[in-house]
Amino acid sequence: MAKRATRKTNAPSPKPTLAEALADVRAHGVGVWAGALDKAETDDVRARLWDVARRKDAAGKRDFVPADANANNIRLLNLIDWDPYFIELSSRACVMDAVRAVIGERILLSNYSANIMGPGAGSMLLHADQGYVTEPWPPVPLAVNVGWMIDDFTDEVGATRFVPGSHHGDGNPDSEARYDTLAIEGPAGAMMIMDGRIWHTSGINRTADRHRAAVFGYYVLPWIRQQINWREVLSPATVARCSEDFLFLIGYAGGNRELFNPGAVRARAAGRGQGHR
Ligand SMILES: O=C(O)CCC(=O)C(=O)O
Repeated sequence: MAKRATRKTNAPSPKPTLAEALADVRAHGVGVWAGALDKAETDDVRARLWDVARRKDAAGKRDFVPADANANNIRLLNLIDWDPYFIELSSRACVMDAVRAVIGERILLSNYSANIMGPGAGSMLLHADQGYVTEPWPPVPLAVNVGWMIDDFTDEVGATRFVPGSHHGDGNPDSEARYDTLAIEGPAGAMMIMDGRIWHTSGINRTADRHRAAVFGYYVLPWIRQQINWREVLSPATVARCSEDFLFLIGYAGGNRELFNPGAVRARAAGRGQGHR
């Protein structure tokens, strides 16, 4: 597997439009769209995250991610079931535009979670979100992460960090090596888009009293196994709220999409056999 040397560049600055942020994703593997959520909605999402955190704690269901450095992160897995507001946010038109621009039309939502980094939270393991894919990776992203910065993302508070140029590689970081990383900074309410190949990690929250919350939607090509088995985790009440389109997005409905292989459909329409009956 080819390992890439770190290139010296700056992290892309937050951009006023999604189109400009997507241009940064193509060039740098990451892009930030400032102002994607207005202040009222950003504040509302933050309140929802803390409410979910309280309810999970009360239910004795605090989540833990082994790749985290310590227990100062509050992870909120399966957000969609804990607050159906996230059904809409995870499938909002601007999110789908971002996802399609990076990985194309055929998409599954693989995971939807939040990471609230508390004071003293350390940097998690450096990784690429498509790290489970057999190497060498093809020269296109197979996954994309669309995050929401719910608090201001600064270096000091533990903004997500990335290894410049790593999205041009064809595999994972070497766990023994050290790489230079840059903070992906942006204001609360920004959308952060990451190519699935980019090597990244959470930063270190060096503040005494500030939290850094982010929501992460992880989208993959439809032949990749999702991180969450939605059929297993979603309650009937949540499923009842989901549109048919959303159920397709999470792979809950629709069966085996490969049956709808366009080549096979065209061959059938043209009257050609499939080699079996
Ligand atoms: O919270 C962050 O800054 C990054 C989180 C992340 O990369 C992950 O959960 O896989």
